[in-house]
Amino acid sequence: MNLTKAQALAILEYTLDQRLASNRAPLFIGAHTNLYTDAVVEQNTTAQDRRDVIEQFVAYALSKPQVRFVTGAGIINWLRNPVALGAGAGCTPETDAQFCSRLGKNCGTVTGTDNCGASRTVSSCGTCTSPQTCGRGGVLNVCGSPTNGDKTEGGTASGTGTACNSTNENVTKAHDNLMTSGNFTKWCVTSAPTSTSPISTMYDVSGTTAFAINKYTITTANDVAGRDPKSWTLQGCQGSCTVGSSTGWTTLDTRTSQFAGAARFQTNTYTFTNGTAYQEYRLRFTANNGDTSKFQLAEIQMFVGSCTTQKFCSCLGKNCGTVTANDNCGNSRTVSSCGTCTSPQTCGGGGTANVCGSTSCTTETDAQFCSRLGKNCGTVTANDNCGKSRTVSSCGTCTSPQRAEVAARRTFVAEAPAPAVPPLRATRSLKLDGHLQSFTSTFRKRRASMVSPPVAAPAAFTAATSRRPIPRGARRHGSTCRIVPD
Ligand SMILES: [Ca+2]
Ligand SMILES: [Ca+2]
Repeated sequence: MNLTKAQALAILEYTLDQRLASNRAPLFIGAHTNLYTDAVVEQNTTAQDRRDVIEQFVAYALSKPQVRFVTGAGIINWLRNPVALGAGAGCTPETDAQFCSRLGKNCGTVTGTDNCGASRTVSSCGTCTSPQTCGRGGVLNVCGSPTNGDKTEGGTASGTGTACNSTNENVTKAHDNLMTSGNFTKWCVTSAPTSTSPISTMYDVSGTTAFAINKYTITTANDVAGRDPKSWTLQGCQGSCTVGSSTGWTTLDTRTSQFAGAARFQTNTYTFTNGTAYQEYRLRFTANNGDTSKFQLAEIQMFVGSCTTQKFCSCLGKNCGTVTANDNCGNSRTVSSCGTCTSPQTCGGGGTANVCGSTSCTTETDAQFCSRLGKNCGTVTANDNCGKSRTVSSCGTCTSPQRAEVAARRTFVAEAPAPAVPPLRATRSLKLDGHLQSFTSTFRKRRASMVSPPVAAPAAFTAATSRRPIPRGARRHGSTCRIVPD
């Protein structure tokens, strides 16, 4: 058949595996013995290769405790009285509890191979006690809680597009904390996102819970780098938005050209400035890294990351009255006064709760604006008497020979005398020339002696250095959450 040694062995092993995973009927093996002599010449194997295949397959089969080799007569006897290889053959199947325990699982549905080699699915290996949930600690079918401060917990995930697999690769898999090569799930969609047909996922942290997210991570999936996300925006909403509509969302962060040449299960961290606590967050992807048919990622996590240097009130954008909200650690806090307002402004008077403002403020004219600021020429931008930003294109023009302040400064700089540069002394100059000639000569000789082409970095080295591992401590940010002062 002109198979290679590896191909022939793989076919035999796969056939046995399939038999063991299904009805475990006897697997008949027959061989034309003449093919294992040196008299037969094959294109891709020697006779010794072909003998090795048989020997290695026998060793593989016998590594399975449930496999027995019998003669043709033994098969016929068995066919007359077929009995499953189990209790009668020295193997007592373990209980479901023993099965779960041996596999180290304590929650959810688990499929695996039992102690007798039979495939088994246990519908529930256990339930978790709140606040732990199944797999949330990052290990599949093990109760746990996220330990890194991830806020996408206890809420609801939704997404657009069609999942590649509605059970195993739906949008909830983007927020389940499973994202390593050993324990991963992914969200996969059967189309490629574009700016006109984006693919989005929304996480609603549920109820009235809200967090001022200012840091998030995205982790690539297990295969096909072209499906990795490339460009997106992160948006927030107070609870009235939906994943498929752009109405009501506030864009908080925009990224382009990400994950080019990324490793599998690569986690990138993104930070941005945000002091507003939102209940809903949406990632709206507008491009992947080139695959034309699918989009996927393993995980998205969100954090309240860098608010520790700001005070509670300013972090929330409030400057008056009593404020109750979650602090940067996610705990509820009430501050009795975030400040007082100066007349005519009142707390909330401008329409925003706990922010000084006024709707009764009489707006000054441009002339009053310029006059109050003491400006009489050029373009001026500043807050007006009602606290709103204003730009007046001309606060006046000047009468010659007066010039606007800026023009005057420019003239002054241009007319300043150039600093004097002392000439080099002749002896110092000659000495420098001598060093330069010596250096140049040495360099030319060395260059002439270099005959080997540059050595490229080994592929393994390039792959390793392109992985860009997560900085030590970055994923532990939330575990070192600090309470900041009011
Ligand atoms: Ca999560
Ligand atoms: Ca996941």
